[in-house]
Amino acid sequence: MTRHSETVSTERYGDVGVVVVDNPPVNAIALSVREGIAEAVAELNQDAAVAAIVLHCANGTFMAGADIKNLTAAPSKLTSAQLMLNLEDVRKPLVAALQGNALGGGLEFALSCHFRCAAPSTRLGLPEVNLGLIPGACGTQRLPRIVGVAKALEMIVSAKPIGAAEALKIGLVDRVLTGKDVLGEAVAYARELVAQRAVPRKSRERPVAPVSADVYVSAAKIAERTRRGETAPIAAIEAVRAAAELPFEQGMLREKALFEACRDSAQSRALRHLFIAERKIGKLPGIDKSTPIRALRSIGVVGGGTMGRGIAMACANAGLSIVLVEVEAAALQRALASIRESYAASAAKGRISEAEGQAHVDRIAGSMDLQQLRGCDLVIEAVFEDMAVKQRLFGQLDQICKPNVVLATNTSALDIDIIAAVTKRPADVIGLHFFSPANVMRLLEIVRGKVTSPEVIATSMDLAKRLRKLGVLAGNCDGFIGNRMLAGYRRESDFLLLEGALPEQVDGALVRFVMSMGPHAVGDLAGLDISAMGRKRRRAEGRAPIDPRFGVLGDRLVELGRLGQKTGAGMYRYEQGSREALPDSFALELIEREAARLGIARRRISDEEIVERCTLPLVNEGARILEEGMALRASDIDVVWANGYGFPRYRGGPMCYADELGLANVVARIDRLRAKHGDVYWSTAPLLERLAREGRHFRDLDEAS
Ligand code: 3H9
Repeated sequence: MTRHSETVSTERYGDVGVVVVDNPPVNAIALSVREGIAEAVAELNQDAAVAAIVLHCANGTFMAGADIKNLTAAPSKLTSAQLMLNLEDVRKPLVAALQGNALGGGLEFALSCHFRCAAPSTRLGLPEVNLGLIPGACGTQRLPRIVGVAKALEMIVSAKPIGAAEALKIGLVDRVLTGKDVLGEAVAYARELVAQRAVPRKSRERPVAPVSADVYVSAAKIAERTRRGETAPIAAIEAVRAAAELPFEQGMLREKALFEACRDSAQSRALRHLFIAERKIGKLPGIDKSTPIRALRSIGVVGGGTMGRGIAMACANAGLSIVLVEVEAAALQRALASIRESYAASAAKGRISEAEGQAHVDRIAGSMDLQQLRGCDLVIEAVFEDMAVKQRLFGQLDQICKPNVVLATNTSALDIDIIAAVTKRPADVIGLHFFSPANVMRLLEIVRGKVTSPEVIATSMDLAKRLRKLGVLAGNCDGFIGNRMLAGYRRESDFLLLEGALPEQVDGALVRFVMSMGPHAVGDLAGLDISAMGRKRRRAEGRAPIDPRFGVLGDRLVELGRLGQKTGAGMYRYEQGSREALPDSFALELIEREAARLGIARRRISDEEIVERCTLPLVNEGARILEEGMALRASDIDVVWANGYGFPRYRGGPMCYADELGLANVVARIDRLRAKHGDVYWSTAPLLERLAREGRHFRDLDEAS
């Protein structure tokens, strides 16, 4: 073995030279990888005893792309694009041995090799747009030359990797290996190529098959539909078009310019921030690999409503056995029937096979007897959001469940410690706040009580991973992270109506800011009675603002039986069988009447004011949450909002958005709002004020932690 850099070495197998990249965990393309490959390939190319070269990676995977944490490092002379030109010019067959993930710059390396073979489970893709980037090492120039413009656009705009079998079909790989010994099989393949006197193929010299302009138009439409407001997919389409219309060298320059513009954009910074943030959530102080994790095989779910069903399905999808308990026979039958229907619908759409659907259904046993939870390793309650109801249930669970069971509540706001206090094992009690639909939404807030044990926290974080969810640890405060912040957003979206805006205007402005839905449409979807109930509880507990404007519109609508979509009318009206929110003069009259009653003079309100009034409370409350230690990191808050509340991913979450605006600017805007609307809701969080004064960002706190 000869070492060429910290991460690259060469080995000889007779007349085949093998370049090995070893940069765990995913062989990200660091500078040492590029330098090592350059030196290794140059040496093997010169060596007369070497007839063919294989590019192979350790760690069970090919390269997963450029080093995301280092994309903005000072550019080196040895760019990936230049290195790939050199690889293509090698005079002997150069074979990429693909396995695991061949993504982004990794796939681009493979495209510049003359031949590609792959293990059956390899995932090949150019997912750069997920990071607000385009492929920047000639992927947009070589891929269309190999698989055609339409397929290249599909792969780049969707960012979805394809499997080895499909790659073989479209000519992206030349051979699918058995995968039992990837290196051995790749070396054998290289020898076959030598025996056949195979001539090195340079993909950059292949012509691009012409396509009609419609292909680009339809790719742009797909990008607009699936990645609304994102600039990278549009840039990627332009780069692919350059491959078709310009000579390779000019196309390469076009790609470089577009790549650099994307890399330096706020959108890409935000998306890269989220990529890293979503992988940081599991790093918890005081909890590490040595913290024991309890074995979870059998899960109890109490409550067969929407949440209980979704939680049961999320667990069944992960291969766990579930006992779903409902007190009433009819409710239990309804829950089980709805679960069966949901799996049947997925099978009908081809998302899962019928056999898979049946296996999931079979894992969920229904029962009306809490005693059936005796054998469960974790019990999650998803019953009515009422403290007395939950306490009664936890008292019963404490009697029934075996020792060492994790007892979880799916409450979205109630105090975990008060629930835990009715048991003799408060250290085993935790909040697992799922988001609806629980079998689809990726976010799981994991809420630690005052005495929840590290073991129970670690077990819950592990469960989130098994459920393929993003488990974010939150402290026990009213609304935890997400709903606590939502309160200010909702409040302002209501006040704006009283002050002069229309529901469709508020929703429209926020959808244009690129929230996935506006707050009033969300309210109708979730049911206005649900939020009215929450307000009633908070008022009874003395935790609601004493403000006649607060929740008044929602309360009036509920009194009138307008609960939202489920009753065909709420803030909007809905035609029979349709979910389309239609502006309703009834709601407008109600808003005007309430505004007059409260002595509020309605005025013209701009979209800018709407966005500012609704988003700045998120930042301000986020800062308080952070200061109180209810979230571990600002980036955890961003993960919550990007994955549970539809905050635009390309703005990175509210805290990243604030960093991008500049915290001094945020404080100045809050100051202006305070001058106009008073300090009840607009006092600046001390942490925000301090960071702004020091010229720092929320991200600086994360880096320091
Ligand atoms: C690009 O290539 C641009 C080029 O076109 C231009 C070149 C000039 N860099 O996700 P996991 C880390 S842009 C650095 O938990 P999994 C990750 O942070 C790139 N680090 O595992 C984590 O670290 P830690 C295009 C990376 O098995 C650890 O690896 N490529 C990178 O669930 C494990 O990650 C992509 O967009 C990276 N590129 O999934 C692919 N990738 O242990 C991005 C991962 O400290 N990566 N890490 O928390 C992925 O999609 C997934 O990580 C992958 C593995 C599917 C590979």
